[in-house]
Amino acid sequence: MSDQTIPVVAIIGRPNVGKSTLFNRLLKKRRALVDATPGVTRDRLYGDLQWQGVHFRVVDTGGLQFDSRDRLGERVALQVSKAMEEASLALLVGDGREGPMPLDREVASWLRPWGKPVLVVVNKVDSDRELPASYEFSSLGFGEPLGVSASHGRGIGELLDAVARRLPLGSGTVGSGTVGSGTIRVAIVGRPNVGKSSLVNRIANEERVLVDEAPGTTRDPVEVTVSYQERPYCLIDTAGVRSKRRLNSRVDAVARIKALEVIHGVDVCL
Ligand SMILES: Nc1nc2c(ncn2[C@@H]2O[C@H](COP(=O)(O)OP(=O)(O)O)[C@@H](O)[C@H]2O)c(=O)[nH]1
Ligand SMILES: [Mg+2]
Repeated sequence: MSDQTIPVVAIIGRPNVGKSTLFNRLLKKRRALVDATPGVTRDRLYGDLQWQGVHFRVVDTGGLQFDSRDRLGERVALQVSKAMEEASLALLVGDGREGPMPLDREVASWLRPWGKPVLVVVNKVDSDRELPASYEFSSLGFGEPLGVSASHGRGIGELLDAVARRLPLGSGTVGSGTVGSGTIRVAIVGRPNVGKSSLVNRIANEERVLVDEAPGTTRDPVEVTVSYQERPYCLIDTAGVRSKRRLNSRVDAVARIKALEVIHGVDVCL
């Protein structure tokens, strides 16, 4: 674990509003899996960036649903809670094409007790046409919303300005994420359901990666920084690799490609 202090900004919202697209846009990389089907993101993904001299860390999280029938929902919420514990600022992301939905209000109510600053970001404001709907998000009670388009890059500079203004400089704690030089990168690769994520959680000594009995739970490669005998290691948990003909969905297919890509960038593969 790193002891440097860098403020953490958590990207929070219901499924499918474009959190991962925004995360990728902020990092200028296609890091997180994005798909039109809801519930793709499950784990916390971290990335560091710098805006006008201000360094901070963004965390992409899974969509909050508060549906007791959804088995994974509760575990996703636990991961979102872990992101909030570290965060100095939350970006509450909504969908400007749909306007505020009941679930957005539930997310707002969930966020309030954390007592942390919240900036409402209305995504999918691809044109001025969506602006009126974006203003409606002020009813969430966290001040004036900011309209952006993560996929088109609209309003991102303004968003970064707003984030930088709100960050308490030098505060914020860091759990895991940045990988410095000298860090040994270790990929955990294998068939679905052999226990890759459980192994990572055991080594990290926390529920860092979501584990479920259903195969294919991990989708995004999840980087987890640990130290052992004073040496830093970055473990990268990956989606299970199964044969192409057994892939069930496009999300599985992309997750498989991402897992295979990880292998090329590491020092050691387990
Ligand atoms: N029109 C439009 N679509 C977007 C925008 N950002 C994301 N999307 C789409 O919304 C869907 C969900 O995106 P994703 O980032 O996976 O949402 P998440 O579940 O909140 O992480 C995908 O089909 C994206 O391509 C945007 O700014 N404008
Ligand atoms: Mg996502």
